[in-house]
Amino acid sequence: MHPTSPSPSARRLWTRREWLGVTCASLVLSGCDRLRKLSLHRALPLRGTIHALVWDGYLPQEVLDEFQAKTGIRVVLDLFSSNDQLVDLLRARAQPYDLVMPSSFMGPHLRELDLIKPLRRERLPNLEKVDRLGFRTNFDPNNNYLVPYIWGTTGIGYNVGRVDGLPKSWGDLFVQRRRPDGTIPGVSILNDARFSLGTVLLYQGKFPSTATAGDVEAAGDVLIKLRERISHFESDNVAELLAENSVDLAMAWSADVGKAMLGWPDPFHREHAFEEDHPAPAPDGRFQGNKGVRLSLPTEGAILFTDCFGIPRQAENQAEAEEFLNYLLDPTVAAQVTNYSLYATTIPASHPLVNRFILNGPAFFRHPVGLRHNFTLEGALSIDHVYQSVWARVKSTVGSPLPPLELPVAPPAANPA
Ligand code: N2P
Repeated sequence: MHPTSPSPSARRLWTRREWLGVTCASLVLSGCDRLRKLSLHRALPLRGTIHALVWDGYLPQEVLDEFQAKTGIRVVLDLFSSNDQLVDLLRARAQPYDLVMPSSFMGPHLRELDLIKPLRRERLPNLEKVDRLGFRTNFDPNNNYLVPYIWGTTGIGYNVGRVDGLPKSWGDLFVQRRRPDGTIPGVSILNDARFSLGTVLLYQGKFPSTATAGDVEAAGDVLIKLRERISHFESDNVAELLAENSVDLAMAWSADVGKAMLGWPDPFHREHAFEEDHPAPAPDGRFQGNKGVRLSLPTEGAILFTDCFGIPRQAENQAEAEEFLNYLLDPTVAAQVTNYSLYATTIPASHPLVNRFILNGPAFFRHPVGLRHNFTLEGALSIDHVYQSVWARVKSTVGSPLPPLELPVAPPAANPA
């Protein structure tokens, strides 16, 4: 977590190191002392505790506090930043999670690995508030396993004062450029094999759902060619990188660009973000908004994600987890979630309660291009091993200098004999 972030509450982020470590038991154990999971002190007697594994930046502490005050159930959050991390954590059984939040395209994979179990629909009366038709998947059309909750897309976050013109194409991110002074502007790429390679596929006119292994290999080559320019592989702190001008361009999840524009997390500050006398950041804010930052949804399209709640097979407190899930599906609570995370929820009745700057912002509900050119990663898992091996190749090459220019091979010297 950022050093200036609010004092840690009942949540933590699995760092990359921890995630890698979780695959070996010794690190899992040694990591336990770093799990700062603070109790909430409430008047209502504690009736139970659930452990939820959710994306970083989605659920505000106030929602957990209010839920505990109403029900006596404490929610302890662990945070993750990629679907692979989530699967690894579930498989390692590092913690018996009661509620998890995979992206919808992971559903078949999680079922295959027997990592999730059926929801008890009768305990989720608020399921009817979800736009179930709009977020229906082939895998789970009746939401027996997953409840869609938050959605967004990939896009280009950029700073108007630091790039030439509006980046309209992913090519503006993926093509190596030098500034007039010869320096190379840094770009940030999402640290996620499927989202990043999937986005390069769109740039190349392919679709992640039908791409072949060869297409994915070629997508990897694009990133490898770009390697001197990639300064960050980052999924969690893209907003901060953009807000603080640490990168000029970034592949980002849509609402994270909103966070960079408005500052985060501080609703009052956000109210005034676009006014001329932009106030100083609140003391508890992670970072101040940057008025130069914008989001572009490139013409080739973007990857749409829907993050869903499900109950892991290993859950020990299914009833309490379902109670919490039902609470999150209440439109008032869903609006609180959007007002904090800036991500759109799947609950239309929450919209009247969403801050107008968010509701009318570029990344959320009403972008004209928003829903027309978006593609999902469904289908990508059939060649997942290719995504993973290409990604490993990309990650191991980036950072290394470009090879010297290839010169034509000199003709062999004539035989003196
Ligand atoms: C935000 C995470 C967006 C997740 N920190 C994309 N599934």
